[in-house]
Amino acid sequence: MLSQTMIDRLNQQINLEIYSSHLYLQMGSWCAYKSLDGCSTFLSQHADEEMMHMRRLLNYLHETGGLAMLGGMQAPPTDFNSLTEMFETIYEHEQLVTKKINDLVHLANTEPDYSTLQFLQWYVAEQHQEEFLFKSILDKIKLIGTEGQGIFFIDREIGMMATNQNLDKKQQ
Ligand code: OFO
Repeated sequence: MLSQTMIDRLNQQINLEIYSSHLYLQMGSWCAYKSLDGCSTFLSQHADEEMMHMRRLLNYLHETGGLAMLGGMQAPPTDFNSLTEMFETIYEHEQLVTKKINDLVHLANTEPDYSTLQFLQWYVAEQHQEEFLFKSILDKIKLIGTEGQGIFFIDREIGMMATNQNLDKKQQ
């Protein structure tokens, strides 16, 4: 049995994960519009992953007798000055998600709610991976540069990351 505070905070996280999915879907669409097909595929896949993050939380609420509540969703930004700016926005967003997960862990620890504390460990590890992933993409963009053919190579590189993620998932 979860406290009402915990149910409310898990619901906030559910809605944040849906927003993350919308954000990456929208960004993927912007990339397709700019003929950056590799980035578009990568972001569209990532949007699916965010829905999986949401579903884990949703199922946890179901298992613990809580009611999941979906709220009105803020529209994600639709335009970006550059690919670099777009990935910087993603990195900042993932840092915000990490902060929200940390806040949830803190709440579970202080209530104390050891079941939720244990459940949240997956998200702690996942956020470490997400921040590492997007930081490494930003590092690649800085290294290769977006001038001239640079943007073509970046798009190809990020497109390959999408393919590899797919292969990893199939092997799991
Ligand atoms: Fe990108 O980790 Fe969920 O939100």
